[in-house]
Amino acid sequence: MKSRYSVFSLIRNALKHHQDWPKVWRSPEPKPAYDIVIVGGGGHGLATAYYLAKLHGLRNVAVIERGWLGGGNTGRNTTIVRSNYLWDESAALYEHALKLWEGLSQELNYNVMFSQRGVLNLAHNQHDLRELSRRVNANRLNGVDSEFVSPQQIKELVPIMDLRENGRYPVLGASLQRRGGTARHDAVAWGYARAADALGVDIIQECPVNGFRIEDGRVTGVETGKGFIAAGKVGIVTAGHSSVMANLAGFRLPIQSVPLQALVSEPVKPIIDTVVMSGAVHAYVSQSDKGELVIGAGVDHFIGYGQRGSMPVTEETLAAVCELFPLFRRMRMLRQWGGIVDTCPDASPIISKTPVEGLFINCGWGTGGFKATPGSGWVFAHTIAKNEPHALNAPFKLDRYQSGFLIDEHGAAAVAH
Ligand code: FAD
Ligand code: PYC
Repeated sequence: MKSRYSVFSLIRNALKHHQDWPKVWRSPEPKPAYDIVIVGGGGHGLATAYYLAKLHGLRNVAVIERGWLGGGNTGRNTTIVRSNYLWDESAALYEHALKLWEGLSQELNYNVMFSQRGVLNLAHNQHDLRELSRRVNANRLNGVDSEFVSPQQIKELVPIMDLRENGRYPVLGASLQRRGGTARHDAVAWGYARAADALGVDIIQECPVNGFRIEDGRVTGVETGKGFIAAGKVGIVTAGHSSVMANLAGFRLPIQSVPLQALVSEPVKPIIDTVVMSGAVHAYVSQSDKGELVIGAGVDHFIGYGQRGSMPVTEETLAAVCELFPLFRRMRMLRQWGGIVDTCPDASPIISKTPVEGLFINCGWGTGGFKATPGSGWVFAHTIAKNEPHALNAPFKLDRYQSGFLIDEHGAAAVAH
């Protein structure tokens, strides 16, 4: 009976062309003033607004997005989630995020399809082996699940990988984080948006922030495509355009913005049920629930704002993927796209106050911020609400580039930049 009802419901809704469906969040006109304005409606911005409302009781909040929710890197990434970072500071931050992922669908009452299918990071040479074993040991000391697996164990996990010793990219071992995996990226944006909206947060799309009003060194609001909006505090979370925003506010960031690209293949039957990453050959693969291979590349070799990704990088990546998985040589690619990633010199993010009073910034996640989404929003909400960073993000202040307390995560970033 239940399934017949579902079929009729499906047909009825298909014929109605989505008419009269309830809106998942409101689309209000902006109010003249808010206590807090968050600039950027990606996962990090929406999560920040949600935790401001949920955990800090701050509900007079707006998220201002110039395009549509999740239209930036949130909807462009390859959805890999893990917490196997080298240094104590990063391990604590990313592990906090991973723990939030583990309860996120329940927290938001929205299925973010978090799938803990495990993440393998391959070692192709002696240097990789040493770097990965160092990181596995550091992870375990920090209570992050991580283990080292042999080629034999990899063969059991991923039978279709070419593990011959004379292969183009010999595989000498890998780190494995079993609690790592993937999630549905749009659902993360939509889930946070719906939950934040339900708590009273105004979500305003198609509204670019074009400037900041600053009086006596303090931010008093934002100039937008829909006019001036006053704000007691402002949080900038505009991955890919962080330097542009900082420039508008009159300070500088140590960031370079580069295109990063990904591709999906035609769908096939289930053939790989874990995530495989290779930092050395700049390629990583997982299989989506639709059956497509989700393939990612390294960054382009030049700075730019084109959301495409260049052909030589596509070629290099696909060549490497075909070496590692000879079976994929006959597959066709369906789509390719890019996003702009803001990279910091130490491959770690900035979650910080700024030189402007009341103005906060969360940026520089480079190629790896999707995995941090819940944790990033959680600590950024704390920082804005309390005017002070939480212990988890205190090491990620902007002034570390003056003090020299850098947190070098180039190895763990795993995607070269
Ligand atoms: P975004 O989703 O980009 O949100 C920022 C928002 O700000 C955008 O919606 C944008 O429109 C808006 N905005 C910009 N300027 C303005 C303005 N002036 N006014 C108003 N709004 C503005 N990370 C992982 O952990 N795992 C991965 O597997 C992974 N794969 C990746 C693959 C690719 C191809 C790319 C490009 C990135 C990948 N990343 C990955 C990185 C990850 O996607 C980002 O770090 C993360 O999504 C950043 O989230 P966000 O919410 O800060 O940014
Ligand atoms: O940070 O795990 C990661 C990642 C995978 C692909 C791009 N970034």
